[in-house]
Amino acid sequence: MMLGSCAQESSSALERIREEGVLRVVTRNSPSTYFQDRNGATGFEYELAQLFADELGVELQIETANDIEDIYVRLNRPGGPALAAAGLTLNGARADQVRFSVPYLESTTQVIYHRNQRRPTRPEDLLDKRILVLKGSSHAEQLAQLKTELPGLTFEESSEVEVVDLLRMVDEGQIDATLVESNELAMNQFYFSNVRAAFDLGEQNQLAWVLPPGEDTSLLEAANAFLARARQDGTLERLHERYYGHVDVLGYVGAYAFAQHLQQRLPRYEKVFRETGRKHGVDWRLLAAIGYQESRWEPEATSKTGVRGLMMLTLRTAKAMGVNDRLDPVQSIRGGGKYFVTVYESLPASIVEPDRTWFALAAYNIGGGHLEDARKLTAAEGLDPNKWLDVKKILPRLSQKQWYTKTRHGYARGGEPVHFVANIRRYHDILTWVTQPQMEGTRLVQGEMHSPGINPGEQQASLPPL
Ligand code: BLG
Repeated sequence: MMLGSCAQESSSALERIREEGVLRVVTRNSPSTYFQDRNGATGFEYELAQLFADELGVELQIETANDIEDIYVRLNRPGGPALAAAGLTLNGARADQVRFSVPYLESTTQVIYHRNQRRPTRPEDLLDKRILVLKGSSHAEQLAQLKTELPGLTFEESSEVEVVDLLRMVDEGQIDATLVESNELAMNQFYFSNVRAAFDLGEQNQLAWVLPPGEDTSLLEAANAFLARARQDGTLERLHERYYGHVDVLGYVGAYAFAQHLQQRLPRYEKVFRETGRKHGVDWRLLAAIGYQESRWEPEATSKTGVRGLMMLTLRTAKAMGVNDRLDPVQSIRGGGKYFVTVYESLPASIVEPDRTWFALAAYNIGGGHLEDARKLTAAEGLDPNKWLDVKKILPRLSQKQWYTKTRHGYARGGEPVHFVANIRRYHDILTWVTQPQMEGTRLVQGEMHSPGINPGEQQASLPPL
């Protein structure tokens, strides 16, 4: 039976989405929301929206707005997107224009300044500062509100910039201060080493999806139910861990050192990392990240336990990998790469990507036997032994007598692989970002670092690119 136009009009927003088979979502193009990496579209907001579309059984269609104001304009336009998933904060001032879902992430607004300037500690310290924020953002509203109490406060809004631009402008001294959300700062801190958080402005914020105004609650209810379930079944926690779980591990000092070593040391070994990665079908940047974690890319490094070389091979591992001089960086990188692939392939098939890579890194550091012990303890606890998020909670027990005496392989420094994996993920993310073609011209990127990453055609099937 053909549906007449009357039937069309009386159907709910949710029914129409299902009939059309498309969920249209508007977002922002930024590292904390939606962007393209070597494997295609990615980002916290993108993935969450994709899961919702999957649940509805429809295709996700993403559109990007020019600025935040533009998101609200699009939502209010007839025939506009069904919702906005754009890292927007629940905002009373907009409540008459749009509807908000239940929140899915908490953040705080942070005032950002240049580390060579005197640190502002309260709103009064922002008088006489050049302040720029995103046009139409909750930050612009917060400042407008502040201005009613501090009439001398001045600030500008721009629709020509994104959060990364604001941070860069503070970093380069073009502006004195800006406001960004804590999750966005955490994600971008590394790239802007002069940038610091001065103080938190206001209470905690809640990020929510935004729907057009109207009486029809069908989509809002479906979205709220989806988000509530995502919170309950660990989906939100997993996404959070994936995108934000390893962003703070470097700290200011570590970030500065890494930026230096990226320029001064990595170029000496990049070629061998690339060759080794290609040979085994592993992203060379992951091998380089292991090397940095192990030795800061210093071929003569020695750990307290006597493990040596750029990739920190034990004597036993070196022997097994055919390495006769652990201090030779070329041999060390080749041996380390081969060992990583060996442990990766020996993991049980029940561990799938992306967790499989994190487990392989943990096994590289603590050994497959101890990792297996930790997985058994994890299962005994009613947690999932195939999820890194669960196993990393349990690993530190391997150094507590009440637990390790119950395991097959006994005592191990269980906390070490947890830091090991978190650090490597962070180094890998940064390496991925700085070796993107679009980073050309950025002062972090020099010489060989300009070249794009591994060509997907060079990857083998066994190890998916990260
Ligand atoms: C790893 C070995 C594993 C071995 C484990 O130790 O070394 N990995 C490599 O050689 C690449 O093969 O597993 S086992 O063969 O199943 O026993 C466990 O013995 C190396 C680790 C040890 C660690 N670094 C690579 O991650 C290390 O040196 N830790 C000491 C740190 S500190 O100096 O005390 O702070």
